[in-house]
Amino acid sequence: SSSDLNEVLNYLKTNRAAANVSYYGKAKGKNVFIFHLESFQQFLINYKVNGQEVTPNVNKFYSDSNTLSFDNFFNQVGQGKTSDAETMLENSLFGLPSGSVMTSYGTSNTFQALPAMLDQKGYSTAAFHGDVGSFWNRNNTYKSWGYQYFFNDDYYKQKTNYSVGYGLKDKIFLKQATQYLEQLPQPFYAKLITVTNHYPYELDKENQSIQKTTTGDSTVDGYVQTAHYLDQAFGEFISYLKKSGLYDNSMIVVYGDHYGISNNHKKAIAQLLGKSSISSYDLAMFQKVPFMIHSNGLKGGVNHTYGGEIDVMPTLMDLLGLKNTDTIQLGNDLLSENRNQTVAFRNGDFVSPTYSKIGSKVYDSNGQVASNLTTEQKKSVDGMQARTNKVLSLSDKIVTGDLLRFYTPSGFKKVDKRQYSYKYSDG
Ligand code: GP9
Ligand code: MN
Repeated sequence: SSSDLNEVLNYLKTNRAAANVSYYGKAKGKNVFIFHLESFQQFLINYKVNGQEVTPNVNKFYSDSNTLSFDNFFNQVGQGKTSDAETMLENSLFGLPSGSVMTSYGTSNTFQALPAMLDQKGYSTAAFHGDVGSFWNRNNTYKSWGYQYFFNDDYYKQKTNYSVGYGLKDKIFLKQATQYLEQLPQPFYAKLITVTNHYPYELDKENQSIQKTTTGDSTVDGYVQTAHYLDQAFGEFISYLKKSGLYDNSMIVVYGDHYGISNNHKKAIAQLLGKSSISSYDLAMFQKVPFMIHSNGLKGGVNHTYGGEIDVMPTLMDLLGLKNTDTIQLGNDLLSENRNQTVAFRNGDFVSPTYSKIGSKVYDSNGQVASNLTTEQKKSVDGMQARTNKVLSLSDKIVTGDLLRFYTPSGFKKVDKRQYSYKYSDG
């Protein structure tokens, strides 16, 4: 309703962080790559098994002097897993308390997604994925989001040993994706969704080139092996970008969508992290995923701000110099100097650099249960909880009420999804 929309607009009026002038527009006009590292957690960065780096290529990218890396970046997904990550990254809206925005609302709702915004600025927009187009309702949702092309599994040569689990093995997928990539008029926005590092972490013998971990938990121990394979695929793709010249005129964004090892594996997690036991706070910290932005000329380094997937779109828009002061987005630019660092999880928990609330307990920044809070400290915790509840409920109102149909940011044209058709998966 229009009063719900007003509530959203009022909230944004006072909660939108201003862009950082030293980064605004620094990647203007560049090609954009969104490289999705399936189920890839932050702890893998610089992690070793028997002295061997699990993800040497990602590690190198992480510490490149032109890469901005975030080490307190959290996945915020709910049941919608990958689809929640995609929804947050490209719309700055949360997933739902249950189910998936893309599945339930991707076809019917009005969106003001990043691909559509770039499409309207003269970019080509394409998504690449080695699974069937209908998974998570991508074939419909991507039209609502402004993707001109969706190169799903129908576009790639298939053979029996080419796939494992949900789709094409990453190396084969990425190699084949380049033929379409090369035909995209520049500048382009290209999202590549990998899939091999997905539960249950299966991989054929030939592609296993690192030892499994030895926690004895069979659902956990294969994780480093598929992560290692994904890392090699990533490395090959980066080499291709360098050879083709795309590396230099692109902004390359790399992120992990959600955990690979669920909270049900506490004992194994403790062993992987070399701890004697794992608290709820540790498990919350275990929800960190990589978020990195590489662009020549960007001042790199590791940034410690607390943020998450909801913050990606405003961050990228500012770097691209796209006006977003009147867009409906619930996150804030990670590079902004005065941003609120409360990170909301979909279940209403939150983490921040000071206090975190997980389950029924409040923790301090050392991971200790906070007791004897002063009135002032209590107020600050309550404020963070209120903010968390507010952003989640506003997001749900926007999605379930299809509120974006009542509002169009300046300079944006409502997406007409009939202008998009994806050859093989329009069914
Ligand atoms: C399937 C893939 C997996 O196409 O994206 O999704 P997930 O199970 O990680 O949500
Ligand atoms: Mn996923």
